[in-house]
Parts: sequence; C-alpha cells; structure tokens
Amino acid sequence: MKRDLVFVVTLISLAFLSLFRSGYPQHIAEESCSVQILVPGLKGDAGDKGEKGALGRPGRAGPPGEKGSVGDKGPKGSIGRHGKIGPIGSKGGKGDGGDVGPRGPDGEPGIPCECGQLRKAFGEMDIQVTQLTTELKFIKNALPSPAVVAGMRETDSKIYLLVKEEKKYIDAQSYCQGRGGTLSMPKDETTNNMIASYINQAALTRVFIGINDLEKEGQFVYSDRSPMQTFNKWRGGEPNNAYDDEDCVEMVDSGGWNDVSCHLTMYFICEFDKENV
Ligand code: GN1
Ligand code: CA
Ligand code: CA
Repeated sequence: MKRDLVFVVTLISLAFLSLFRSGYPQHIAEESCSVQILVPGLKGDAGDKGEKGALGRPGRAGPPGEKGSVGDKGPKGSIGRHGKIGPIGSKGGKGDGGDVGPRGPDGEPGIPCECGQLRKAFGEMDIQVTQLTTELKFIKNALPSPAVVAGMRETDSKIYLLVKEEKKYIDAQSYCQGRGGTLSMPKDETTNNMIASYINQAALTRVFIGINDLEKEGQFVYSDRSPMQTFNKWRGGEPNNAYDDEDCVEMVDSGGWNDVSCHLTMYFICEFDKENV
C-alpha cells in the first residue's frame, strides 16, 4: 500500500517536471497527445552517515546483583543522645566529721561559794568514793554467789562474810583463802560480838572460826598462825579435846567458843583485810 502511494506520487512529480522544462504552452501543445511511460529510476547512492542521534531513554532496571561481602568497619560515629537515668546506687560511706563549731556565748556569772565548806564536803566524798571503790572491787573479785552468802559485815579494816555452805574446817579455810581471806579470827571483844550478832541474825547456832590446835595439842593459834593472846571466849569446860579428836573451833550463837572435830561440816565465816581486797 505504501509502495503504491509512492509510485503514484512519483508519476505526478515527473509530469509536472516535464511541463516546466519545455515551457508550459508548447509543452501542452506537443505532449498533449503523447503517451509517456513512467518507470522508477535506479536506486541512488547511499547518503552520508547522519549525525549521532540524541541520547536514548534509560533502559529497564537490571536484575539484583549478588550479595557482596561484609565491608570494613566504618569510622566511629558521633556521641549518641543521653541514655535513660539508671537505678539509684547503694548508700555511700559516712562522711568525715565536720569542723568544730564556733565557741558559744559566755554563761551567767556563778554564785559566790563558801569554798572552805565545799572543800570539806569534797574531801569527805573522796573518802566515801575510795571506800565504795574498795568494796566494789571486793564484791566483784571475792564475793561468792549471793545464794551462799548471808550478807556482809565490816569494820574499819576488815570485811566479814558468812558462807552458808557446809564444809570441813580445812575446806572452809581453803575457801576463804582462795578469795584472798581466811577463816574469821576474833581477837577482841568487839569483833567477837559482831560475829556472834552475825550468826544470830542468820538464825544459825554454830559456825567454824579460824582457831585450831592442829600443830600441837592444846596450843591454840589463829588461822594466820598468830598465837592466842589473853583474849578468848571459851565456853565453860572448853577446850576439852573430846574423844581426843577436837583440834578445830566453832563459835555458837552466844559468842562462846568450843573445840570440835575438824571433820565436822558446818557453815563458816571468812574475813578479808580491806588492804588486800
Ligand atoms: C559435845 O555432846 P558431846 O559430849 O558428845 C561437843 C563437844 C563439847 C561437849 C560439851 C561434836 O560433845 O565438843 O565439848 O559437847 N561435840 C560436838 O559438853 O559438838
Ligand atoms: Ca585438840
Ligand atoms: Ca569441845
């Protein structure tokens, strides 16, 4: 179809070309009766190569490439944003003590005192404190358990303890010595009366005291080995060394003395020198 059209157009063109070349009037006259056969000419030479065309449209996207290997580690990034607040930490240690504060204001002036009287009172208190300290020291170090001690008696220089544990004479003496003392040694009327009173107040009838003739029959000495002096409180007829076996001494509730067997067991009274407690 397209070739037919080209052919017709070519014929029409050649006809017009013949008219213009020979002059129109003549030509009309000469050729109005001739028959012209119009055939296509030879194919012309190939033209020069045209200029390079404009850039074509981008092609379609290709298929995805193969996965590449892991690249090198990138450079360190910039500091990120602040994180969330963490949990409360444990309590810290105690801090150092603060500085000494400023000195306070002066107090009101004191009341004038009777210094002489005060000095005397202080002196007496000192003596009492010394005595109490001595007794406390004794109580801490020498006092047996309260269950076995029936109170305590004292003179200026000595402390007496009635021990309510039945013991033989030698064991009673050891008991007292083990606490820094000895069995009680009444060497005068006052001390003897005090011990007798102590026995009565404890509702007892007899206790061992520190007198014996263990070393030599009939020769009584105190438990500290000091000899008997003129003072004694032997009951009537005593000492009698009954059964030829009485080398230790008891005091009965009247305050009188009696020699008895050292193998008897009974309560006893210790004495302690205040200087030694
Ligand atoms: C006691 O009761 P008699 O006679 O056995 C005492 C003696 C006294 C005596 C005095 C263990 O002996 O020491 O001398 O009475 N014995 C005891 O009469 O107490
Ligand atoms: Ca005797
Ligand atoms: Ca006797």
